[in-house]
Amino acid sequence: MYNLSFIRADFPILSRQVYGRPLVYLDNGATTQKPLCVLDAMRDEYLNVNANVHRGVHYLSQQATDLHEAARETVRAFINARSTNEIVFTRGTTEGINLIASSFCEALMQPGDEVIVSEMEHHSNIVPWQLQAARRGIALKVIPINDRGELLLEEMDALFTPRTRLISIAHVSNVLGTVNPIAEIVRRAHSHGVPVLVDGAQSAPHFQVDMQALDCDFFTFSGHKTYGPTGVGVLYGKEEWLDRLPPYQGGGEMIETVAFEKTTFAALPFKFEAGTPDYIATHGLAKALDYLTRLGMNNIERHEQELTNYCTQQLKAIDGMRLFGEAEHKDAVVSFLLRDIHHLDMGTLLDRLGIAVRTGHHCAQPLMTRLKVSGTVRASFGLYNTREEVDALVEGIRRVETMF
Ligand code: C6P
Repeated sequence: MYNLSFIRADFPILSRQVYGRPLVYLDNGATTQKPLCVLDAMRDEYLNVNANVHRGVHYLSQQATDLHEAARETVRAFINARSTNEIVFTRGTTEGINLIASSFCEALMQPGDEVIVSEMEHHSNIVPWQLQAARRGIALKVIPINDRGELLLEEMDALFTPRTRLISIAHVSNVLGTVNPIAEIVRRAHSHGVPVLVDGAQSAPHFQVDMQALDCDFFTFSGHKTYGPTGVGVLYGKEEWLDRLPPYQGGGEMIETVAFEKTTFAALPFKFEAGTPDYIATHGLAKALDYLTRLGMNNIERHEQELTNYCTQQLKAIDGMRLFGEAEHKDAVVSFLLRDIHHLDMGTLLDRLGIAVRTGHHCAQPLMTRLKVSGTVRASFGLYNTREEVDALVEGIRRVETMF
């Protein structure tokens, strides 16, 4: 049973006020709030266990290592990867993409080789490839979208050439909410012998992601958008691909032996984890994923889908409302503009009513160019949001409208 009042009690921040009004937190796409079980587990580890992992023979170090490696197993199970060797801890989605861009291009790409991305990507899935383009002379190709905010898969098919080496694509758009058909994209890419990297920043928090069902080659997401702490994220990679890639950074943890003449590297996944990992955060992340699993990802998905549909209906009833992203399969995000009210004005005035939304280009400027706007207002839902909060948003928008 999905009991919202019990759930909300796990997130004390939701009961606070801003400007003397109850907080309505609708900026979950940017980051999510943390349940008490995550905060308690991290505090408890600092209080009672804290020691560096993988290094000490002493009791605390072994206990901390056990918690850290247990977190890796929790992540593996959460995304249904085959092995913990396929789970690399990173700082977040951005670092996961940068890692692959750097290592994949270094090992497996030549000048003139191509990477395919899409028009709806976050800057984190554009700029790392552009850096590689400048350094190594690779080319970027872009899958266009239709006016509903859906990928044009036929156009994607036409982009494949013998030089295509990788597709790197968002699972869910952080602006449009479009859920891209990853399994189908993977099937088509694999038929050309091309692997697929999935940016799961906006999917892993919202519905079950299953690595074996998606069959993607790499997948990355952020802890802080998944009700876990900041500063930790996950990169999944199929073992056969990770094995072929060189380390991203050098340092402690990622080596087997070091001599001035030659250094050999540790086995997976440690080869990609140079330096002390944020082991308190990995423990916190595991607690967050356990929390999501207890609630049930299917229940979370159903709840957020209802909120998204309800919000969309309510917004459509407002005269002069323009919605961005009306894909058949969309999730947890509603982007809009009302008449000629600037997104920043709308966001600032909603904030004064206690309603937290995001405004601007959402780190997706090429998409803004495609939509011919400088930015939008975005409400993004989390597992704890309510219909009453959607009502508050709609009422807030109507109030803002009267001020113009
Ligand atoms: N989007 C948003 O408000 P990091 O910063 O590494 O945790 O996540 C980057 C990122 C990558 N891909 C997608 C699809 C994303 O949505 C994000 C983060 C936030 O939409 C902050 S810009």
